[in-house]
Amino acid sequence: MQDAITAVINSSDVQGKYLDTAAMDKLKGYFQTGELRVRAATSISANASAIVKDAVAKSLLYSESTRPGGNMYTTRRYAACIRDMDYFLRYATYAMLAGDPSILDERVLNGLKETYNSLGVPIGNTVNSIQAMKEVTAALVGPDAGKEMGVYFDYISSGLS
Ligand SMILES: CCC1=C(C)/C(=C/C2=NC(=C\c3[nH]c(/C=C4\NC(=O)[C@H](C)[C@H]4CC)c(C)c3CCC(=O)O)/C(CCC(=O)O)=C2C)NC1=O
Repeated sequence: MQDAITAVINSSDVQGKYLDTAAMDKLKGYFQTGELRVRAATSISANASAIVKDAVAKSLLYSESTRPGGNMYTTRRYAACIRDMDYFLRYATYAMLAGDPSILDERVLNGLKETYNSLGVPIGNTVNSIQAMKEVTAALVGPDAGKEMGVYFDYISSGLS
């Protein structure tokens, strides 16, 4: 796992240089938004189950997933879907705190598309549910933090597509 600080330091180290102005500006931007990130993460963790529930109502209820024979039909599969959404929300929050998406590649996306395809989990509906969480989260944390979280929800969505 990498974060905004190690990313900048690693790329300077590869060139054997101190941080240049562009690298310093990247760090400054990250430090200046530190308070915003921590506040957003606090409010997301306090409201995680409500975020998932609202996103399900917005995107999956009455979709082909919840119909008889659909991929979320039966309590076990419905619960597996809710659990997956909670994973996406929690890991997107970690990535937003780190200011870097690498944790998503390593712990969420690695092999996920193949797993979903082999189990018949519909990718389109999954992406819709992630996009719904993006909207619900932005409404909760406000536009600036919402935009930052949006980067990582979009990262998961495109990693699945
Ligand atoms: C922390 C990283 C991590 C992720 C991301 C993860 C996902 C994950 N989701 C799974 C299943 C599943 N995922 C879903 C999800 C859905 N079905 C739908 O129609 C909806 C669109 C969608 C919810 C948004 C369902 C229904 C299953 C169970 C499928 C089955 O067993 O038939 C499975 C197969 C094993 C299991 O059932 O637990 C994995 C590995 N596991 C992990 O450890």
